[in-house]
Amino acid sequence: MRNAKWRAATKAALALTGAGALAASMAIFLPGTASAGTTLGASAAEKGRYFGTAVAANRLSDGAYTTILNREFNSVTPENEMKIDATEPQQGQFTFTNADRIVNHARSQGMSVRGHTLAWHQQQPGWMQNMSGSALRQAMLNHVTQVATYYRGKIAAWDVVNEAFADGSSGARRDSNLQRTGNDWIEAAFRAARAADPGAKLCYNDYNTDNWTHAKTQAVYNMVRDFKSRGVPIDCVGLQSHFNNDSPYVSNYRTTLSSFAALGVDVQITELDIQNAPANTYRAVVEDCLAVPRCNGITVWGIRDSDSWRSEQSPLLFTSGGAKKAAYDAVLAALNAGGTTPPPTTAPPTTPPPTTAPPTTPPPTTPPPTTPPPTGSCTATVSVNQWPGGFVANVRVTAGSSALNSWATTITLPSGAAVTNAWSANRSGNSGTVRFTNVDYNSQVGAGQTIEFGFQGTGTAGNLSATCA
Ligand code: 9MR
Repeated sequence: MRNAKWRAATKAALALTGAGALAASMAIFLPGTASAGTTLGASAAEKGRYFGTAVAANRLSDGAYTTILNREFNSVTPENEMKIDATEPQQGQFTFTNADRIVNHARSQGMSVRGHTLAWHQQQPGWMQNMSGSALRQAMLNHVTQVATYYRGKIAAWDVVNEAFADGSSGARRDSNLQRTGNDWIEAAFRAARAADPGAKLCYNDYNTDNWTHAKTQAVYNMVRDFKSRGVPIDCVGLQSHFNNDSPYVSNYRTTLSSFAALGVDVQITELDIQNAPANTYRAVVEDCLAVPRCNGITVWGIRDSDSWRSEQSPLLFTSGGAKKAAYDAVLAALNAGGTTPPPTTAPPTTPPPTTAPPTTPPPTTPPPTTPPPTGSCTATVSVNQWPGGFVANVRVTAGSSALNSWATTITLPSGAAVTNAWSANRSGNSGTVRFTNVDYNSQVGAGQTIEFGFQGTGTAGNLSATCA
């Protein structure tokens, strides 16, 4: 009785509040002892956590599916409906119909939503696959901004960037068209997401990052540590946790969870499934999460085995007929037994979108000494993609009748507008007159040839013009 009432109250609170308030509303109810939840969501909530599942829009008309969904889960992740190919099938034309079906269903049930995913090398629409360089960077940032803006206030956590690191022992970034726009593409995406939806937690999400000793895990850890040290707005790390015989659960998983958490980010298990669904392994995963205060939620990647992307491995908690498996009982028991370390009442993201550009790059009093003066004349044009509160600008610099060995342009922003990041150019200043100079790889511009760079900003840019200095 108490549980049912509590769950109703929590669901109502979830429906009414944003992501930041979600944790706070849960914290009021946190017991430090064993509990007796009868569903995954209610039991996890008693421990200050959520229990979610991936949802496919086309299954919402399946009554058996939605019965389990509504009964057991208090968080959902659209399995494919928020991916880039689904939301921006033609450049600049956004479709949210299927994603909205899931979001609306979740909201009507008081479930929170994980957004998946804003920037990824896979499931790019054809137009994006064919892009590169600053045009792709601009398109990616615009995509992040438009989608996160559309869903502002409705998403508890976004997988801003998905699967950007290479498999194997290199510890390197994965090669992709996005990576080739410059190593800063990930942080640029996070900044754009923060500006678009300051209330959503922003996660980096990846697979095979469960084993603490793996190079890929260490590489993601180092990136998150670097982001935290430089003030890049990141709030959480998603461990997909697709476990199978080739990539098994290992006992150092808890070390991985706690090590990421120690960096000052939440940790979320985002796509859990385990080959053949061994009850002991499912139990261990839940116990590991409950042992780490900042592991604040678990999502399984589908409801019934027949819903799984790996259905032949029967990796989920419900049979194809909708019956609870032994793994289900183990998960529920672990949720009810554990959780002596409830998560802290997580405040909303601590880094609000800058109203002015980040303070780390004050305008130098003199231009950077490293860039020699341009060797020939140039002209420059600016195109601006404006949305409420922010913009992306693309700048084309064209050499005159002589080739350039270097170039510089200045752009004067109206009052209230500020640059937050730039790509394919060095930048001096962030408001008023901002100066952009070549980077190494675009210093040489042949006579009559054009290079492009871009920048993102807050405020209203209006019509910008660029002057070659
Ligand atoms: O489960 C998703 C499946 O339906 C899609 O066909 C596939 C396409 O890439 O993506 C699956 O979900 C993936 C998720 O988006 C990212 N991590 C790996 C998941 C399983 O492939």
